[in-house]
Amino acid sequence: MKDPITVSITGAAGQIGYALLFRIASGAVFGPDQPVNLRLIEIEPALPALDGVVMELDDCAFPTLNSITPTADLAEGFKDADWALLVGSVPRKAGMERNDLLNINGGIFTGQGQAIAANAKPSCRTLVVGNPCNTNALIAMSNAAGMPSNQFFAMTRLDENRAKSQLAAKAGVHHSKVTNLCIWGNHSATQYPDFTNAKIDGKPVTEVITDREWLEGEFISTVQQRGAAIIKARGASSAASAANAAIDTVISLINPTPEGDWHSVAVCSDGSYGIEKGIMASMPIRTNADGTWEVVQGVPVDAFSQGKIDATIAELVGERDAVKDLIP
Ligand code: NAX
Repeated sequence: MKDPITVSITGAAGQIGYALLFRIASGAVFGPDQPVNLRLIEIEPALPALDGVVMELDDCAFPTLNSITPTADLAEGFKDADWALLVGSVPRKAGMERNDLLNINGGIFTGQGQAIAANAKPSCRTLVVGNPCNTNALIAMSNAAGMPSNQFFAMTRLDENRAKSQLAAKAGVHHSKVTNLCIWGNHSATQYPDFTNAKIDGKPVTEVITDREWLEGEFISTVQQRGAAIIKARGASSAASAANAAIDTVISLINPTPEGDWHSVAVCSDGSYGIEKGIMASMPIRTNADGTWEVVQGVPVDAFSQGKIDATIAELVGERDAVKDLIP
């Protein structure tokens, strides 16, 4: 067995947490020979519920689970973290404007960014799932003094997986045949699932699915509205698929990307594709054999795609401006 790694998870007593913790503890993410310390962070009122989750983790007797630390204290929660998965946030309630939401969550992610910088390992990587995840990640990153910006990510993998599943269903193939699917921009209803560069069994999607009207219309809106459709059907927001996407993101960031493919995750823009520098935008990413990642360059952006990318980036710039007081 290797030395344990430490994974800190906020919102650990929530519904995504419930679908996430057991898979991490079981070795499904970091491998069957990699022990894991779980540091589970919750707000005080949720600590009793978190105790129940801890009891269940104990009762699984996972060989790879080395220790569990439930806490409401950020310093204790992020101590020596190798990974910080920021899942907890305050959901949008009726009557709440998007800017209110940004500011309430901004307060949370300011403190968490500072606590990560002060307590986690310098190499700690942070993935933000809690919405609005791109801008929450921007706030955490901006307040984590001394931590490199390339160690902060926001999750758009659920959108990628949803898009792949829609394309596969339309083409009548298994979803594993769909590659090179990039989500551009924000994890919101403006996100752009880029079908123009996606492939099915190595062929351009546009050659396999010739119904361009469906691709430009129903396909995009189905992916954009999938979260709302799940809430309507289930009476609760997506949880297992969101946890699965967080796991896919971590796995994709710690393992080399298959040759010629890419995966979607929001990273701090370096200006690639004309995307404003410094905002957290989803784009095509490759993970290298040495564990570093890079933005895939040279992905063609046609006029249709450019219009969609411009719209989602404009939204992110607006979000950034709305929280500028929280960005030192
Ligand atoms: P739940 O409401 O079930 O759980 C959230 C948990 O976070 C609660 O237990 C709460 O006590 C805790 N929490 C709140 N503030 C906290 C803080 N300051 N520190 C630590 N814990 C805190 O929500 P759940 O369904 O688990 O969703 C969690 C977040 O994921 C939400 O913001 C949700 O919008 C977001 N999602 C993001 C997705 C993505 O693709 N990026 C998709 C799924 C999901 O909607």
